Amino acid sequence: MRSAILVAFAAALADVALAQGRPLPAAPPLGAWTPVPELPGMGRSVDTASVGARRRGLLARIGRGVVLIPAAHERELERDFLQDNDFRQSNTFFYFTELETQDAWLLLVGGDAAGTALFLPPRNPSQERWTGMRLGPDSTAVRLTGIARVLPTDSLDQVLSATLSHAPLYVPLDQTTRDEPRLRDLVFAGRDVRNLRPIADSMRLVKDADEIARLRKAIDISVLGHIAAMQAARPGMWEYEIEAALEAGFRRNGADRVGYPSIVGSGPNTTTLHYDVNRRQTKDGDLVVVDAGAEWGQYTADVTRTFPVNGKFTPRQKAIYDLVLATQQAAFEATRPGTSVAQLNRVARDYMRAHSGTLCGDQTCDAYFIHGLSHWLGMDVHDVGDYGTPLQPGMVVTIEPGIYLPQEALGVRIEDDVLVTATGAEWLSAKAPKTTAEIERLMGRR
Ligand SMILES: [Mn+2]
Repeated sequence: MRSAILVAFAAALADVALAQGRPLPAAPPLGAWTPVPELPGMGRSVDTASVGARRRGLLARIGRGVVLIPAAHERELERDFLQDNDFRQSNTFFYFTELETQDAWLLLVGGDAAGTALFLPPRNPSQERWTGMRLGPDSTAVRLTGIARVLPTDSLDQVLSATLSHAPLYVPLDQTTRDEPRLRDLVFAGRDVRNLRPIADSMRLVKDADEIARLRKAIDISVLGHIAAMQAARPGMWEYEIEAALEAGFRRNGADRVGYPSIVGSGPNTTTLHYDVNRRQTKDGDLVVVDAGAEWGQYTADVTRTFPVNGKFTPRQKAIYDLVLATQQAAFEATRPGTSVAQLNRVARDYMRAHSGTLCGDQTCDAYFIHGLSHWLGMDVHDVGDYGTPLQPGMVVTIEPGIYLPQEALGVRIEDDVLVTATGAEWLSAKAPKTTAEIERLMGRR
C-alpha cells in the first residue's frame, strides 16, 4: 500500500516535472518565493525571528565577548573560474543573517554592552549599473534585516576598537577568511582572538524550523530532478545527457544551483564513488548511479538513486539492489534521538553481512560497502559538526549504503535525507521512486 501511494505521488510529481512543454504552468515552481525588491540576491526575504534567535543563542554561548563575521566577496572573472561559481554567501555569515549581500560585516557584542551591528558598504548608483541593486546602510536595511543598528563599513574599525575591553574576540578562521586583511590584522594585533567556527558549527547541527523548511524545499526540488533523469534515460544516451535532464529538473523547479557536482555514472562508472566526469555513453543493460542534490535558499539536498538505463533490472541487479535497500531501511529504523552515526553505521554493516548469503561470492557484501553510511546535511552537503554528537530532534543526516562490484561493473547506492524527530526519524526524500517496482513503473511510463 505504501509503495502504491509513493508511485502515485511520484507520478503526480513527474507530471509537474513534465509541465515545461505547457505555455502556462498550472502551478508556480516549487522554489518560487515572493521577492523583496530591496534585498540583493533577487530578494529572498530574511526570517528575522530565526536569525535573531540564532544570534541570541550565540551570545548566550560566548557570554562576555565580541563576535565579528565577514560576508563573502564578489568573485573575480579572471581569477576564480566563474564558469563554476556564482556568488554564494559564506555559510557562517548566512546562518546569522540570511543575507546574500557582499562585503558586509556582522558584529555581535555579548555581556553588559550587548548589541548587534551590521556594517554594509555605502550604495553607489553608478556601480549598481554593473552589479545590480545593493543593500546599503539605511532604514531599508534596518527594516528588512531585523537588525536595528546598520552602519557603513568604513565605521567598522572605530566601532570595533570601542569594544576592545570586551575580550575575547571570536572570528571565523577558515578558508573563506584566510585572505581577509582585517582579520589578519586583528590576529596579529595581540588581541585575544579565538575561532568562532567550532561554536557556530555546533549550533548548525540542530536545524531550526526555518532551516528545515529550506531543506525540505531543496529536497523536493531534487526529487523532481531525479524523476526527470529516470524519465529521460535511454540505452545509448551519454551520461551528460542524463545529467542535463536531471539539472534541468532542478532549475526548472527553482533550484539556485547544484549543491555539489552531479554524479551520473553508468556501467563501470557506478563503482567509482565520486565519478563526476559524466562523459561515457551508456549501454543497454547498464545501471546508472545518480548522486545529485539541488540547493535552495543556501541549503542543499543529497540524494542518490540507482536505476537500469533500459528501465528493467536484471535478476542479478535486483538482488544486489534489494540488499542495499533493506540495509538502508534497517539503518532508518535504528535512527532516533540518543543514537549515533557510528551506531547506525554498525547496524547497517551488521544487517548487510547477515543477509548477504552468497550474493557477493566468497566475501559478505559489506566488504564491498566501502564508504561511511551517513553524514550531516545542511548548508554544506557534508555539513559541519562533531560526528560524536548523539542524534537529537532537528538533526538531518543522510543514510546511504552501497555495494560496489568493479569486476561486474555493478554498483548500487541508495541515499536519502532523514530528519531526526522526537520519536524516531522522517524520510525527507522518499518521494523519489526507490523500490525496483516503483522505478520500473515510472520508467515504463516513458
Ligand atoms: Mn551523501
